[in-house]
Amino acid sequence: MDHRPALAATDPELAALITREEARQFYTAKLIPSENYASSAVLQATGTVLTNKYSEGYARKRYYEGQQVIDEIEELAIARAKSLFGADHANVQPYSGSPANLAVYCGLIAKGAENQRLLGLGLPAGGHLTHGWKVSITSRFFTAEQYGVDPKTHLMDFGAIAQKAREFKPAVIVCGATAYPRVIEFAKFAEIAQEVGALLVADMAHIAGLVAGGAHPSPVPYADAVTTTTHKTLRGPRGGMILCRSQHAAAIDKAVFPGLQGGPHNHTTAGIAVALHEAATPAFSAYAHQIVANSRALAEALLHEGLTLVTGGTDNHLILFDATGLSATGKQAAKAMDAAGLEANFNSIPFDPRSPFDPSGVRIGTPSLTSRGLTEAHMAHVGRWIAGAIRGREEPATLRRIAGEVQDLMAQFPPPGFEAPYPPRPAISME
Ligand code: DSN
Repeated sequence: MDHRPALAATDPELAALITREEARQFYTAKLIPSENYASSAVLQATGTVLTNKYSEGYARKRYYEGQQVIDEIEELAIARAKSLFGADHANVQPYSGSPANLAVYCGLIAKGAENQRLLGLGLPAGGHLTHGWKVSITSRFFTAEQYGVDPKTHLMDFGAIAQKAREFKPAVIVCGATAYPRVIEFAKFAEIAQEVGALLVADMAHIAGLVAGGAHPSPVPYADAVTTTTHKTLRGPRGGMILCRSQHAAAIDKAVFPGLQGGPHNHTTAGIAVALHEAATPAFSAYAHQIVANSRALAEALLHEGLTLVTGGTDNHLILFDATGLSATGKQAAKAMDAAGLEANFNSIPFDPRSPFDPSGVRIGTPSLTSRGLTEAHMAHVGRWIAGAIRGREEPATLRRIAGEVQDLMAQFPPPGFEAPYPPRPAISME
């Protein structure tokens, strides 16, 4: 029987699509490092009547009536965020990470201020679009320049970053990354920001769960403002959050609402509150450390297969490898992996000679497999499958065999958010 009877009755076409996606998620190995599986508790909080309510403004200062319960939900989420990350102030209303970043820049850099300069990590070096990359609106609103990574080691070179900051004299320095496999040294960024008189923003979207669980240093003591999404390693619903020092709270709140957004998504706020509650447990801390242990084990397995890894390995949840070592482009490799039930994304590597639409690299990570309960021993299989799929990308039988083995393993480790009866195993097709 369908476990969403109302949806199945009202819109069987859409219900069937969701059922198919459930089976796909259940039986594939999700290696995209920015994805995860929200728990059943998070999903239940998110799929509620809270979606029906408008609540522009902030708790106790709203523009619509009927906020008796919504105020308490938002206050609970804020209190949990502050307590988990040790922050002075939290705003849980950003719709996601990109709006959170824009809101923070708008809050910290006053309209009409002489210095409108923003310095962030370049996209090809592992930064995010909203760190001032040329096609992002952040580079239209602000005068943006980018720092990179060392051409040889692909590590952040703090001498070069400091030099760039001295020359450019930004109002805001942004640190944080979407494809950097090493620890981000927030203290060093804070030193540079202090030296050049800039404010420091840390985008910890990728590593928020690691920070919550103590598996990566926290940016909160060092940054004027910290932004994050809530659905990556933090394992909440899709959303965003800003943490900041008290002196920036009013300006940043104003930039979120009424500056950039209207009514907050209250069902998401509730899901964030649940995720923060889950992330404050010893079990979550163990999870965060296991993500890193798995990532290191997977890196070892890939090195064993002869792959070249950006920076030679990993200290966090993700790995960036150069697929051209197996005579494939990043896109060919990611497509072969997908056909074999290994979900990843093609990605530029630093100083990539290839275009971003078909770059040299593939980005993978362990947050989702770790949520399913896989440990280091399983990573040896995953590494073999990845290399096998890329090498055998022209061989449908090889890809089919690996997809079957992936399904066998995934069937033994149901992800959070899935409850029995589990989806039936889908047929493996090689379209
Ligand atoms: N889309 C996210 C990622 O995959 O890293 C960044 O926002």
